[in-house]
Amino acid sequence: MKKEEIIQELHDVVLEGRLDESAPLAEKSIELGYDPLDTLQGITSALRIVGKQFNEGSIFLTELMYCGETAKDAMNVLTEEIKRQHKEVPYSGRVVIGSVEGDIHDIGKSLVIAMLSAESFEVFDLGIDVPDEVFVEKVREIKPDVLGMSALVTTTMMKFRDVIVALEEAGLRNKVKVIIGGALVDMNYAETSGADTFGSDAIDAVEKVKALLELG
Ligand code: B1M
Repeated sequence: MKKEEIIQELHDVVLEGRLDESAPLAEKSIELGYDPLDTLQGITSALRIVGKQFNEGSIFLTELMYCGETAKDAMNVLTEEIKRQHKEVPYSGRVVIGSVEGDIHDIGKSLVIAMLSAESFEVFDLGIDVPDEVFVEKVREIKPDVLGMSALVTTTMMKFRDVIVALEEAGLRNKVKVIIGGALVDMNYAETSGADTFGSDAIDAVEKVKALLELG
């Protein structure tokens, strides 16, 4: 299969939630030597449509979950390959990242982690639905250069501020840079939350983290 065909096929597989086909297709793209960052496009393009369909009410939660899981299966294969291709370079910095309490979206976060790893950051993924105190505990324990938080739902986005206040109360806020992100997050939201910056997508997230650490 040509690269374009695999990307299109992966797009269709995610869009239709064909769960058992996505990981093998991602593996095939790697066997054929295609850049995982290119193959990823098939997933993100499909999820944009899924989001629109869910928003319009033309698909419902079960389909949304199926598409999400289908995307994640392929995403896991591709992000492992991205990490494998870049692991020999010394670390550029240490990042702790998680989806805030109450939020279980992590496809975008996985992409951000993949891109940070690809740029040789040492990334500690705290997973989803992460309580405020766990973020604080891990900043104290791991001493990262950057703390990253992801939230995609209007209600959970309010948690960014809670975590930052908890960091201030623990005397840790000035020891770590904070970047936030999620489909509805912008610089204005970052400022009101007390974060240092935000990422509009995975590529932007890496650029912003490098800028925060003056890595050029
Ligand atoms: Co949900 N969901 N979802 N969902 N879901 C959204 C977010 C929604 C916008 C859909 C819609 O209505 N249009 C909507 C939120 C509306 C709102 O609050 N404004 C929504 C809803 C309502 C819900 C539920 C409440 C549905 C329900 O139960 N009634 C529920 C909530 C669950 C919870 O979190 N408590 C829910 C559940 C789910 C699933 C779990 C089924 C599934 C997620 C599967 C998974 O992640 N493992 C899911 C999905 C797939 C979506 C959509 C369709 C796609 C999200 C996605 O993965 N996009 C989404 C629609 C949409 O966003 N338009 C939707 C692809 C991904 C690559 O983009 O996540 O934006 P994104 O990440 C980008 C950037 O945001 C940025 O870079 C990423 C990569 O480019 N970024 C960062 C993200 N995090 C960052 C962190 C950074 C920097 C940049 O620094 C740390």
